[in-house]
Amino acid sequence: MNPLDAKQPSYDSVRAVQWLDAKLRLLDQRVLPHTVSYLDIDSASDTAAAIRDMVVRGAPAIGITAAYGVVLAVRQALTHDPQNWQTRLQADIETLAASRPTAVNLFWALKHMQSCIAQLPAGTDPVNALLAEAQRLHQEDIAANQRMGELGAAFLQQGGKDCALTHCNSGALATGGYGTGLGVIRSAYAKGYIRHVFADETRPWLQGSRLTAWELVEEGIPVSVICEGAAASLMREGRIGWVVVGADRIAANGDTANKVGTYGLAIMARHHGLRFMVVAPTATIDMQAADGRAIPIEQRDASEVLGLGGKTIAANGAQAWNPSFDVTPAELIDVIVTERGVVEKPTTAAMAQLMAGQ
Ligand code: RUB
Repeated sequence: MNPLDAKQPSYDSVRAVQWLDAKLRLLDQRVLPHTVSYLDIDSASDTAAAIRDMVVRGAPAIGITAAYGVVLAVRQALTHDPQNWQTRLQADIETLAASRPTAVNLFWALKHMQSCIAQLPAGTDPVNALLAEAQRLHQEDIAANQRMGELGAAFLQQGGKDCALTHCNSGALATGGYGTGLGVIRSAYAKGYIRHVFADETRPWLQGSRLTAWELVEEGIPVSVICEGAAASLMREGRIGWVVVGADRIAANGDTANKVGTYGLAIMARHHGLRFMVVAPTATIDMQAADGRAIPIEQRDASEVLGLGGKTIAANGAQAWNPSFDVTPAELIDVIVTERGVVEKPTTAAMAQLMAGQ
């Protein structure tokens, strides 16, 4: 893959999750952008720790990582107890499920892999069969992102403005590759519909300034990082047509949990007459959650807010409130883009119709 091929730029050079030499290889997102290093993982417990500690993050990437984690768990269980491997496996699946609570893709992937295990034909090598399934999910995610890129870019073409604003990182780093929200931005840039991207820096983890900006610079797509506090003024300048974000879980009525700060952007976008797009594969839609109130919101350690880069910044003795996500009500969302199609002005009925169509 040569992303910077002068004749045909693919804008698609980044892969955060790989299966290499019978191990799971993760690009360590805690130290990007100034250090590019990889972790090789060969156990389910180390996979769960990598998700919990944000070596890998972003809803679809967490799901794909968990699917590979199940492959590692099966291999370990077969080595230690070939007769009762399925019983031993259960504990590892529970450890993976406990790694992070909000992104539903994690639970979707674990359920999917468990149902594959239940249906393994007699005489099949479980490790090979499950690895093939994890790799299929991974490839399907990339294909879904490319499809969403096409569908979403068409809306940006109609936006009439040549800049878009995004929050957090919904790019190749957050997915199997290409990205959800950032996939739409990649696609729109490749087609000439936008010329510039603004990225919220995204406190406290700085996914915007560290990860989104890194991905876009890698691809040669012009990006300006803004403090979240500058977003309203930027909108008032009139250069932005669309706010484009990913999602960690979408409820049955279209309410969307995404990185904390997304809700505020949606309110500001509505106030300034901009449009607001959520881009996510159907694996991110949780039809069991009737609305956003049913989505569990991860609370992370206060130290993430009180410090930066391992150094305390806030006054000693201050406390912090650190919800990692917030819920944007469906009525503030203009369009949800999925690999199965788009839902404009999402409602429970429209979401059900999308999910019923195959
Ligand atoms: C990730 C985050 C991303 C979403 C949506 O949070 O909120 O914006 O995952 O993007 P974290 P995508 O960094 O805490 O995991 O749909 O591509 O995951």
